[in-house]
Amino acid sequence: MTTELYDQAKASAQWIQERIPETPEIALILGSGLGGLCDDFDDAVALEYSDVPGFAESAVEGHEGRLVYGKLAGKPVLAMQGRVHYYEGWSLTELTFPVRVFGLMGIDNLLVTNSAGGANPDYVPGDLMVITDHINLTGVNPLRGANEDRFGPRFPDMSYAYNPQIRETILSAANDLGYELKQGVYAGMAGPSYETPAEIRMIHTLGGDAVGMSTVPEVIVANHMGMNVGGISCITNLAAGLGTEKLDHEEVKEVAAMVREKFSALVCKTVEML
Ligand code: 6GU
Repeated sequence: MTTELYDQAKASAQWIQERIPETPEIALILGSGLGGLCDDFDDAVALEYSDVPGFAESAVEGHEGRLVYGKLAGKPVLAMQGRVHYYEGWSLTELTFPVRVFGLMGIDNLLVTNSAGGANPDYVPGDLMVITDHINLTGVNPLRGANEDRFGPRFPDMSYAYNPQIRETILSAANDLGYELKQGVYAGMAGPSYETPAEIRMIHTLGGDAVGMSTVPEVIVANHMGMNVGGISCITNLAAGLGTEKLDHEEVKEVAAMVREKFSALVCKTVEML
């Protein structure tokens, strides 16, 4: 079973490598409404998830599904324009498969992005937050089951799940651009219902600043493979109980579209400085 996964990831990595001119230095996972960054790529090669061996395809509206290679700030990068989510019913093995592939391609750096709700009362919609750490509140772990030693150890260290140097680079990039960045902890939920006000109070009490339904499984798998991870959350809304409005996915998409320029500039500058 795990041998099979390894072979499948290897085959997928080879399939991608045959279609792009060089090994990317950085893999990017672009969350809901944040995929527009790929418009800035030079020498772009787009691969539909439906064509890439082993890649799952999202059915959620507003989530794109392409792997885009290109040069960003002169550096070769490989971006996931859209990702699939646990709440869609995918297994964590399916969901994290692309990260396995990136690791086997020899990509050492992974920059993950997402849209998230603000659980910290100081946050406002449109804020960008560099992820300092996460809390896995999904109740599941992608590494459950027999360990494949060729991917990584049985009990991977998570002390530096979000690489401190990459975090510093993101902060420097923001500083160069004159952006203020929040720094905080991402609480990962299984979804798809948003949290109740009581759950948001719990999350903030536990140390969570932003809350979302992605990222945690991918980051665990990337750490398993020894990759360096950086993370940026786009705060699209206040979480339940912190504002007066009801939460809806349209609002999340709208705010993500609004901060798109700022977000794109930050990711581009970060890639340049990495
Ligand atoms: Cl408030 N919660 C979760 N789980 N995900 C979100 C969100 C909230 N806002 C955007 N994404």
